Amino acid sequence: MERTFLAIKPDGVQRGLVGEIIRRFETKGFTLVGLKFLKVSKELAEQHYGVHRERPFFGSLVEFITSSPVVAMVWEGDGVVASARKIIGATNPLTSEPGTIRGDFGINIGRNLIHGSDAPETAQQEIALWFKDEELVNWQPHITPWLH
Ligand code: 3AN
Repeated sequence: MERTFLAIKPDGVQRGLVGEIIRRFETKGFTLVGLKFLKVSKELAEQHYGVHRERPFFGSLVEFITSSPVVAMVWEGDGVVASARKIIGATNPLTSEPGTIRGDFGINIGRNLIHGSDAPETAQQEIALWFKDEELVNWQPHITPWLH
């Protein structure tokens, strides 16, 4: 079963949007298999955003994600990587569609509330970076037969 890594960024936590954001993935029908609340270290932030190392905003990205706690999550379900990206919306909240998390709650590209893995391979790398195997729960909710 496909899994994705999602992180509610410091702005999402500070604005009290944790419940609202989690609700959207829960009610869609995906399954939560990992969840933790943490202050991100500089080392973890630099590894997570490694692909952006050469971008001009790399420093501010690392500074921002380490500035205040985040909610790190792993969600499971058919097609969850691409579907979560749709639920999240485009990178720039000013152009993301209403109905998406960024479209409904964001106005600034540097404060776009949530991270979601961009492909199944990236998801596997990010899950391994953020979670130990024993922190992930293998389970199936009883509602599954009513969803499929
Ligand atoms: P996404 O989070 O939609 O996958 P990426 O992977 O292109 O977007 O960028 C990673 C993060 O870097 C974004 N979530 C955003 O916070 C930040 N970012 C991207 N582009 C810019 C930019 N032009 N200026 C400032 N921050 C940016």
